[in-house]
Amino acid sequence: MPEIDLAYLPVVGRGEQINIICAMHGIKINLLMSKPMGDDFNKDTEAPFGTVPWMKDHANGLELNDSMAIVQYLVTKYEGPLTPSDADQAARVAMYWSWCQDYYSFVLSPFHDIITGHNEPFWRNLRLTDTLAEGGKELGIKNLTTLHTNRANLLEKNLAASSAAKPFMTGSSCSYADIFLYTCVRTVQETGGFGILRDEFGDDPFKDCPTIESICSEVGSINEVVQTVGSKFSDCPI
Ligand SMILES: N[C@@H](CCC(=O)N[C@@H](CS)C(=O)NCC(=O)O)C(=O)O
Repeated sequence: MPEIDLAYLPVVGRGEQINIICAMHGIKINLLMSKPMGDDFNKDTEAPFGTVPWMKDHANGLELNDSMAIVQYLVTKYEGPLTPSDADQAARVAMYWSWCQDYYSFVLSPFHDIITGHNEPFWRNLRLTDTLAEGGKELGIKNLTTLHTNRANLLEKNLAASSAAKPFMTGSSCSYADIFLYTCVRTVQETGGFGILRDEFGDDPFKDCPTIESICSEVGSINEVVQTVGSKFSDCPI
């Protein structure tokens, strides 16, 4: 059985989709918890770009330090249900994954700084933490809520108009992009930390996005997804 070391944090974040993808492709994970939330791995000294996820394949020693590179490598090297069928499909899946990545980077990640109470300008390696720079927490939440709505509505409109988006984003087969969409949406809908975004809507920030919700329900009914996720959305803060 293929086996990788995977360094991440004890949150849903950008790690859970890799756990799910490995479960669906029969890849064993040796999970390392990184600083500052664990002691198995130090992202600041052991990961080339200072971030997680980071992985090492036991088969050939290949090390990768980016979630999209990791996922594309795994589904290509170890073929399974999430391996794209051809170049066109691969490109469409990569595009939808990148929607999720941008949503994560520009909406969810700045929310993390508010949720965890970090507003020191450079507390992360990768970006300037400036959500609270002008106007404090209240304005930060208001601006990020607008950004969430704009981005979610654009994806919803695109998927609703696409004849291919049934029951998954690119057609009849689940892709690794569907898995990332699912982890992002359920993080917002269910984790404790994102209560601050749910409060802005009185309930569900994706309530006006029926196509997105229907795709997430399909993903959530896949056996390996159910088994891998367990109660993480209610247990993890973000
Ligand atoms: N492009 C990278 C972004 C990685 C990233 O920002 N990871 C976050 C955790 S989800 C991190 O390590 N933040 C800590 C830091 O920037 O110091 C990827 O998708 O792998």
